[in-house]
Amino acid sequence: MIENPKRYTITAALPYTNGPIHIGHLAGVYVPSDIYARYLRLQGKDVAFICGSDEHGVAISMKAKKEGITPQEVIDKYDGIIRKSFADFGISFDNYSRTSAKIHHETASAFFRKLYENGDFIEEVTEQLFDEQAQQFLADRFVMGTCPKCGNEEAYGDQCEKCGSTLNATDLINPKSTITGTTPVKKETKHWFLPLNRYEAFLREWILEGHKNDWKPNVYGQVKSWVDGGLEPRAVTRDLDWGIDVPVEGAEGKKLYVWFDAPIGYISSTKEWAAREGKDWEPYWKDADTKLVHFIGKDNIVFHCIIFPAMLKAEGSFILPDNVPANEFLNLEGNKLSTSKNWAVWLHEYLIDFPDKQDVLRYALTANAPETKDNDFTWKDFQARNNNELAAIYGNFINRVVVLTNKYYDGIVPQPNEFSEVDEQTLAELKAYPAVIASSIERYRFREALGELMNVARLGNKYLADEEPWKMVKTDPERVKTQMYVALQIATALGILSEPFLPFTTKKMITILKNDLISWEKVSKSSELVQPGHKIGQAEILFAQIEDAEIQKQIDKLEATKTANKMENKTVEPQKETATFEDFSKLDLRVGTILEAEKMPKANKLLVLKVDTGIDVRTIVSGIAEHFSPEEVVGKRVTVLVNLAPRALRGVESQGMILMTNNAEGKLVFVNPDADGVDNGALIS
Ligand code: B3M
Ligand code: ZN
Repeated sequence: MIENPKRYTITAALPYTNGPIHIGHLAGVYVPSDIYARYLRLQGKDVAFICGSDEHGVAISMKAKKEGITPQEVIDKYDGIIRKSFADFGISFDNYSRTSAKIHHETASAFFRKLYENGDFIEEVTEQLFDEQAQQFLADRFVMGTCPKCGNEEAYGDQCEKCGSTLNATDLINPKSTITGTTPVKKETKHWFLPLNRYEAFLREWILEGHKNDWKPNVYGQVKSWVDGGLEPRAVTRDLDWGIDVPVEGAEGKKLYVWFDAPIGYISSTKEWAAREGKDWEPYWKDADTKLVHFIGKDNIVFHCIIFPAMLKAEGSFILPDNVPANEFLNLEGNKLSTSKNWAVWLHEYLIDFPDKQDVLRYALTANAPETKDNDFTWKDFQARNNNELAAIYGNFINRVVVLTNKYYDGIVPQPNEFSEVDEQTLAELKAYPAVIASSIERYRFREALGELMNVARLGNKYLADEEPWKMVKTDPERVKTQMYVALQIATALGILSEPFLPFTTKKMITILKNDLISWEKVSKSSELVQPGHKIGQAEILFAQIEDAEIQKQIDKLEATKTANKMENKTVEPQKETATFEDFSKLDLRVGTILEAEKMPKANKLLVLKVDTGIDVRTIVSGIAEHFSPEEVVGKRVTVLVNLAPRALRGVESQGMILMTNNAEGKLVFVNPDADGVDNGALIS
């Protein structure tokens, strides 16, 4: 771990431009990296916070095919949407580039050429999967199959998202083309491979020995198991028509593997930023005094901890990441977030329903961040975080301080009198918070850091609740001046320390407190953050209550998605073979009514029914007990096949069959004749 670096290069995973951004992206990568970058800037550090759109790879081609537009149209559309979402949520990138940019194509090509010229690749003709119907080689997301490591049936050709393994398409068991659904054949083609096995010793020394104690256990553990499992050469070129051309002879029509070019995107984005700012990009990537940190989700660990470092090492002039604080996954209401299943809270949609509540989402996602294990986002938790924490603790404290200061002193910070022991203690405690919060942030524990920030608000609330200036104002107005002075110091500190986490709130507090709120260092060093005589502004609601109805609307929206997905996946049974009219007329179907029902003893599935068929009242045994209680079915009008040959079930003779079907949710339902005014026994024909 680098101590006291001269500068920081902070990267956030480049999102694929095959869809908009959802809360999982925000929680896993962009909010933590933004907190980190904002915190460092408040410390006066030299920071390059870098990101951009990942616009190559099969994900883009597939989206284009699905929407019937060109890959260029796909990336232009989503690059725009994604950029706007980031800006709307205050993600403070110093530069957001695109891998379709000229500077990136040049940088990635030059990188490949250098490795090629160094002799760092193996050039080999191998058999790869080929879709004969689409007349196309299959790699990456163009092929799915069973993961040889964990048995997941939906592993991609380059990676299993379930166990995180990187795969070669030819490793998949039972591969299927995602373009045509057919089983691919094997066909020879030439590719360039990065021999990862050559980097084993380097990786062992650098990560397994060098970062045993400062990398997160989930990241370290994954790296260890891959290295221990043996590393193999990995193809870094593809037979595709979308991507960066492989810049060497004999590679016509081939493209760079997206995971070869995408991480180089961090470098090209830094170059673009430096050129614009009149800076030199190289120290940010080549000076050993630079701390490079990659923020990513757990499915990207192998690429950032093994493949990209091996590339950087091979190139020779670059630094390596100091840390890769990868997060686990965020789920939504108990299910995996999924772009294709539309199981997500999309940022652009969130802002339509909750304009001005960017900080509430930033807060809820950080408080519940999947730092050490997968976590679940629920709308109820979101509401509780806002109402019980942000509004009840933070907002309430600031509101009381501002309202009372205006009421007692016309908004002017009073001159304190002598401090009591409690005052001294409270101010001393306040001074300790910057270091406490900083220590959590520097260890990438953002939820812990946020918890400490809220403790500042709690400190303020407790101080006011114990001191009760509103009571004392009548008996000892001089004491109240000191109390309000202390409370105003806490409020100011809270505003400053909030900026990395809740930048929109800090902005509001700047107008409320009429203070620039930028001196993080002062919170720990100075005893006076706001001076007597300074006039603050009026109170403003920082966090409005979120009502049940607003939450219900979101839950209903997800329910509608579930239903829509079910309808889409609904498979209709193929038609049975032809029945003649004679065949059909043999069946005697009648309208009936269930009169009685009871459970068949010792049989979970069976109900014994007494049914009025109009012809008689007879016993029918029906396998519906797991779906209906006896009480539920009594009185139901039903369709009965009355001339089915009787048969004994558990010793009870069943004299017919009640017709049932499944609804869209897979639940059993009665085929219920619209039988108002129709008598039992009416013939169905
Ligand atoms: N686009 C993968 C992803 O969104 C990818 C990250 C690239 S970072 C260099 O999961
Ligand atoms: Zn797997």
